[in-house]
Amino acid sequence: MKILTLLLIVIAMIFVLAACDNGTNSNDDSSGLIRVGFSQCDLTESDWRKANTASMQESLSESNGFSLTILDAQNDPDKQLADVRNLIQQGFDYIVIATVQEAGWETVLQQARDAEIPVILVDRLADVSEDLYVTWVGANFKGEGETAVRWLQNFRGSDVNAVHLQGVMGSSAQVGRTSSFLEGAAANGWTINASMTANWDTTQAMEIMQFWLEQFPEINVVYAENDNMAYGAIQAIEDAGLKAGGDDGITIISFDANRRFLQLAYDTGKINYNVECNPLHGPRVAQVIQALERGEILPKITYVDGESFDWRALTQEIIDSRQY
Ligand code: GZL
Repeated sequence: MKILTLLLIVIAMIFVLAACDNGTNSNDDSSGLIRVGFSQCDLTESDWRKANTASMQESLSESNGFSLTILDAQNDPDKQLADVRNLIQQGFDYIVIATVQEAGWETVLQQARDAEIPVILVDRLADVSEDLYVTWVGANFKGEGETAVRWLQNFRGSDVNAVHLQGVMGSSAQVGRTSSFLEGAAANGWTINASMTANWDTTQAMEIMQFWLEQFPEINVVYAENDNMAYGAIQAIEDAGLKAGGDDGITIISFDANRRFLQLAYDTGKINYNVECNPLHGPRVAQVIQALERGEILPKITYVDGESFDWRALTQEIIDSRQY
């Protein structure tokens, strides 16, 4: 009887050990590929985001030595935290995150550190201590806003009676672009009749702008924190029988400089000034990971530069040369 009991215990232990070993530890990856888990804030929120995702897919490809898994947080901060915990549990070699919001990351990034998985932040920052991520690759959002403010000062002087379409509240791009506009308005005595988030979205921006045009008939500037929202504002302005852009319409400021919106500005003048925010982070992230694989130490912040476009200086050649 004792032998039978002993035998059953041994068999049970074998099953338990086998179960413990079924973790998808990245080092067990037989393909030899570097396994990267990418938590994208929202796959479809904007032209910019679609270009950003495509750039990551193109660079972190199997032919380049990577196995990329992308999770879509759908601009839900809670879902994104759950997505990143999922990537940690799957034991990826690297986790890349474009945060929906900067807040709320301390615990989950500590879990990634405890699991010894390096975290790379792209595009958006996280409000955590620097030791919780290896590096951040993105744009200087506050600098982008300052560029737009300088142009508006030159174009309109103190004659600014504005409304302000914001991105997803708490996202790095919204935080930076908003702070520069508010500072610029205070310094120049500009009027900002209203600021509201349209969550990067064209339809939401159009609906908000329709309301504002009824409330504030003297609007002469729209400061839209991305192209998709600028486009919604333009539609509302034209539906109201007013003129968007040009020398004598409601001045439209935008960000991202996606090709199709530069084309709109060149063809019609409907976007007066557009500040680029380069979404093509894929090559930089691939370089960062390869450097880390070589054991290199990286700077905490790597800014990607951008240009800006006054509608009067645009040419078809400039537009045709755009990568996104
Ligand atoms: C900018 C990025 C912003 C874009 C929006 O780097 O975070 O998010 O400006 C996008 O179009 O949705």
